[in-house]
Amino acid sequence: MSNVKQTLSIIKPDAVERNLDGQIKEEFLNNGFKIIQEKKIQIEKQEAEKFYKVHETKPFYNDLCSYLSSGPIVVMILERENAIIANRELMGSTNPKEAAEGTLRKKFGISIDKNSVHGSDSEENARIEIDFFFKS
Ligand code: IDP
Ligand code: MG
Repeated sequence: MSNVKQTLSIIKPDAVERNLDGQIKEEFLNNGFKIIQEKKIQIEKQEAEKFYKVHETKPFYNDLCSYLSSGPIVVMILERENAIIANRELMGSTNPKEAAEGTLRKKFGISIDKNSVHGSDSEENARIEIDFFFKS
């Protein structure tokens, strides 16, 4: 039975700044994802605060929101069989130093905050995050 799903991916400012967005999109395509929609935008800090609201109480929340709004990002709707899990696997661990060989964060990430990509962590959050960026 088909289990095709959609997930939200963000190429974060550190990767866009280093012109890695083309290469990262290639990685998604090579791993069976379709890019259904994409846009390059820069968001306000207030929008980043809304997007990362689940992390509101974390000590890194303020820096995280400043960072996501610090430069252009590429947001994408990715579609694939088991898209949410498949994207989390392709991204690798949050901390690039702990990420497995071959993962995007291992290849491109600089540090735990500048880890190049975001991916939704559940079906429910994928829907919420897709709507956040793409619902007109
Ligand atoms: P995830 O991006 O792998 O889902 P989350 O725990 O949801 O990781 O954290 C969201 C983002 O917050 C991470 O991608 C990373 O950029 C940042 N972050 C997470 N933990 C830390 C930390 O301990 N210090 C600084 N930044 C962090
Ligand atoms: Mg997360």
